[in-house]
Amino acid sequence: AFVENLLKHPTFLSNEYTTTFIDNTPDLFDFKKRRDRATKLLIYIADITVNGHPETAGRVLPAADLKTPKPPAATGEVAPYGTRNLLDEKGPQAVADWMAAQKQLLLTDTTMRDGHQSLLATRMRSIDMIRVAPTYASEMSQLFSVECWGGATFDVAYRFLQECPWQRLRDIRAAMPNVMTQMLLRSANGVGYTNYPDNVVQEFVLQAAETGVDVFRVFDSLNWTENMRVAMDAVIEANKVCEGTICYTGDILNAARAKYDLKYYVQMGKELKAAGAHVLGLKDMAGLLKPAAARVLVKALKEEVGLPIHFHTHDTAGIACATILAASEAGVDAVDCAMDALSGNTSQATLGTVVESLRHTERDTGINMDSVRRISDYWEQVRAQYAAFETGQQAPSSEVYLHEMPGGQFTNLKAQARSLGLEERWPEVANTYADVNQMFGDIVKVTPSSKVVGDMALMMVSQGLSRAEVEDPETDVSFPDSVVDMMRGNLGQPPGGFPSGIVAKVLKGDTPNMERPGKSLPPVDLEVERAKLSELLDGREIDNEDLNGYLMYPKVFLDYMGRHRMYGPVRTLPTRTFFYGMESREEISAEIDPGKTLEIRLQAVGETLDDGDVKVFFELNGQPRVIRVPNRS
Ligand code: BTN
Ligand code: 3PY
Ligand code: ZN
Repeated sequence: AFVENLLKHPTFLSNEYTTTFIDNTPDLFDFKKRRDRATKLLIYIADITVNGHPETAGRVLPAADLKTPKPPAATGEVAPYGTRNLLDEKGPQAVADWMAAQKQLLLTDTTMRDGHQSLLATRMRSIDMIRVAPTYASEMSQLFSVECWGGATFDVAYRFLQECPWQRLRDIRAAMPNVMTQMLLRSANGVGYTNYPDNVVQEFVLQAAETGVDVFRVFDSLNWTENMRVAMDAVIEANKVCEGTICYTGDILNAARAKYDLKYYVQMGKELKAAGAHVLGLKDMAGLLKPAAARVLVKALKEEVGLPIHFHTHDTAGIACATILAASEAGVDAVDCAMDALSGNTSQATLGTVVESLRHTERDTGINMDSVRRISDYWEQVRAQYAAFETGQQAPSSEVYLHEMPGGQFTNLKAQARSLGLEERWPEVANTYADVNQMFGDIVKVTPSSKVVGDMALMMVSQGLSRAEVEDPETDVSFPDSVVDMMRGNLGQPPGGFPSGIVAKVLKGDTPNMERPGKSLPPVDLEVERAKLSELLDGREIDNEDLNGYLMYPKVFLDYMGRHRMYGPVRTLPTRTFFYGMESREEISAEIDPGKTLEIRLQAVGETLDDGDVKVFFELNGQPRVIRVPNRS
């Protein structure tokens, strides 16, 4: 039992294991003892208070006098009729028809997904979203949708926030029953970084629909429609809104970038319509679409494809509002914005600004600005708690037209470059990223293909390799695994395929798979996996949410479960407590079940004892409790 406990121990699983770990970790010997959830939370708080949280170590601290954000009181009806009601009553085609018939510009609020993914490294916790969801239900019922799931949020929730992404979705759904929720789905890549077997993708979509996703924005990182069908069919089958999505790259007005011209996008739009999309998504993940081009593109897609169009862009270069207004004039049906406090720069356009810009025009959104301001004030308080994760971009950047990095990657890659000691050489990284794109045949760059280009660019800059050297058959190059994987065809094929020279060099003569990867990936036996997972978790019953989490991210999920067993429902702690622990004499509450709230007060932290432990003195619902944790700091 000892070895079994050791193998499953969260610290062991997360590779933080050191030789002193076993000595310092008496719970390895607790074969039977089951701690209650309150005790687990006290252990967590004590540990973070004494040792700090690994994720915020050495980072900027939030302001000392920061209070727990208070959501604005909802003023009107609890949940006026919204798009979710329409979807439930009449189905996805009725939603699409309604969308196309509207005069007003419809808005999606991305704050809970792309907003914090692009500005705060995806670190926003569920509690900060769930607490404001009732205000959305009451005051934002005119929204087309609230994007709150998918993309990078799925694995970050398990991996870094120690919380279950499914529960987040379920709780938001319950608190906001009238507005459609929206997720970003990477087609065959699910919410991961590589193609999964077809039935894993199908099961995932089914469960997401069941737990609470209404609109699925389905895209492929190489714009390969062929590789989107399995995911799209699953959405259609679940009777949810299928937003088949074009990823925009290049510049349709630039004759020198003819690969991605107007004809290309119209053709792809037609393919997505034929594949059954209810809505056509236009996803400008890097913010490259300029106002003049938006006018041309939206008009052509509207006329030649005939689906309602939902436009997504990023404000990286500072022009997203202008592009949205141009798209609006050309007849786009819905656009994505983020609430003011989490908008701008690598995030989406500013929601309040778009609302005000269209006021008293025929495309007036009908959204109440007082509500926008009050909700944005809340988000501003929320954002202040995540100072440790601010990426530090101070200004818009037209450099994006050179490298074409997606909003979520730009600041991320900068941080990666910094950690490799390449901060001063950023302009070189940006140029190399553009070179790699050309070397790979000018591809769409969006998760996961963008990560492959980024890996290659960082490798080249750190090793001082030029494009010519990489392409030279005489120069020996050791390619990153992600590059090898992509050249093997494991993410599918870009339009026209990858250039044969680079494929030959990367694969050293091996033949790539030119077919859809899912065609040759054997289906996963779900019940065998369920049994395996149950065994890994001491016979625990495995529901479909956990099974799907495990199938997407086996190791990340197991690590999460291990920590969950040790620390309990840490998702219920205030964000400041989760990342920084507590101050002496501070009091917090944590609602661990509906109506069951723990009142926790930290009395004092003792001196470190001879055995290296620290006693931490709490009051739990008025009763004194002492917790011992090892001082590892
Ligand atoms: C994570 O997701 O990696 C953080 C979860 C908590 C990790 C715990 S916090 C207390 C203890 N100290 C560490 O350094 N790791 C664990
Ligand atoms: C994601 O896939 O997470 C993205 O945001 C792509 O733009
Ligand atoms: Zn985006």
